[in-house]
Amino acid sequence: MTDDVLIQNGRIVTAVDDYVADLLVRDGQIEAIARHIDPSPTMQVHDASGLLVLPGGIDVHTHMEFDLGDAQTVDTYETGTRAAAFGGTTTILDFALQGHGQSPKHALDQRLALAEPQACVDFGFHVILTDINPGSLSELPDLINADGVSSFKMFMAYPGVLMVSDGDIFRSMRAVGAHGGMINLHAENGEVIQVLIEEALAQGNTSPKFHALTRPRIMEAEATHRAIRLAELAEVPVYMVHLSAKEALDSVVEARDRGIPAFAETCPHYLFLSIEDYDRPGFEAAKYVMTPPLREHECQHALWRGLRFDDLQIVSTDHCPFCFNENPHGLNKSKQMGLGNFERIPNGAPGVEFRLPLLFDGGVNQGRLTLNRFVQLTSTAPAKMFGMFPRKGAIAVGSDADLVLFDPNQPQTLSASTHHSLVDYTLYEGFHLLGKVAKVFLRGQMIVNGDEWLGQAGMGRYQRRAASGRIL
Ligand code: DUC
Ligand code: ZN
Ligand code: ZN
Repeated sequence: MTDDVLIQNGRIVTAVDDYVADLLVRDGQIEAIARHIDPSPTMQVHDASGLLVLPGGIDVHTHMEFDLGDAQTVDTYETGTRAAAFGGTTTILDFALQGHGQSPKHALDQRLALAEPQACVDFGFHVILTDINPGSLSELPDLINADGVSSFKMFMAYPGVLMVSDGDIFRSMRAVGAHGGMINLHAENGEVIQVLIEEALAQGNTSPKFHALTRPRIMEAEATHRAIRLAELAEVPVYMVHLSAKEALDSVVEARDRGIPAFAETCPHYLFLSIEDYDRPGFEAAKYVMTPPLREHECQHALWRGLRFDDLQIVSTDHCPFCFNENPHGLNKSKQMGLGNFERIPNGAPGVEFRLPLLFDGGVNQGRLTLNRFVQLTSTAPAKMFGMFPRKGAIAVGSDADLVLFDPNQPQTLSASTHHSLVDYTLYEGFHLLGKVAKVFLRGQMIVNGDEWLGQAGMGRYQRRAASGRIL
């Protein structure tokens, strides 16, 4: 039993509401919202005058302790979720990777055992399916209904490593769709990209920029179109992860216009950075090697427009923190592995801490998004899309008291020297933003107060989720 928490005079902003009120939290849930609630001596009282009160951010795409064989991401479940909390994210969905010959359930159990004692915010998993056979398919209904994993990622890229065939995608879509599950696709034409990579390397084109040049936008568009058509035939919803290219977005729009339940997320790096970042001197450009790669400015404009008009439903980070330099935290597999061969640069970039402030400043302050839409994209739609609403993603009586007090007038400068991730760089070094997280509550417990950490490893709870993709 914890003390009641009273948050006074905050401007409560949800995906649809915007009003000033007092909010009472009891036993981790929102107990009451009213114009005025009398404080009592046993209550912990917070003055939120001048602050926004937002539902805790939900980042549905992170990779903590992700082992790609060659390289591992540097954030543990503890450090990565703490960084998330400092950025106003109170729930993450991470990944459990099914190895070849491994059962998906086993992959989930292993990840759960790793994450549970460490997580500082609430968490769940998508299972990455790599080995589709009658045995693994037969486990999926129980994973969805008993374990609460209602979303599964599959790769159309990385042949010989993670890529699966169209037939296996189709089989999996039908198997999970029938039980309330959804397939999330990494959509790029892996075989064609492999041809381009081999050609580039044979010509001596080894620098990081060729990572982008060998992964063309239309090969993302082609795979996106193919994935949506497979889902259409299987009659199930489908979710495109880390969408970056204008042409891929066009495919999603075309399908949605026909009434197909096709959904997509994009990530801050595609909104704020561009292919020009690969022209940075020396090996600096390796920091920006993620998949899909950064695109031209016209894609940024299309993505912002897509966020505004609900062609894109979610902003996630794809936080995938590989160090730039060797060994700052005992890991000796960093971006430096790709010196002399861009294909060996681990694909991924960090960002879990900066999603809310970036989107607030670049979206709301710049007049591209309304405040309500900002909340929709960062919290409510993720909760609805992945079976956590209304426990999460809402400020309503009975919802978890995952709350962010956000100061819209507080400036900040992003830097790896002050961020909380273990990774040794940020893509947003020196970005000046207006708007900063002031306090964060996880189920009513204050875990962040300014720069102070008040949470504990292990306090994050595993989220058993309901059906995914059943939203309009
Ligand atoms: N896809 C991801 O979602 N994250 C990292 C690398 C990748 O290819
Ligand atoms: Zn991916
Ligand atoms: Zn990812």
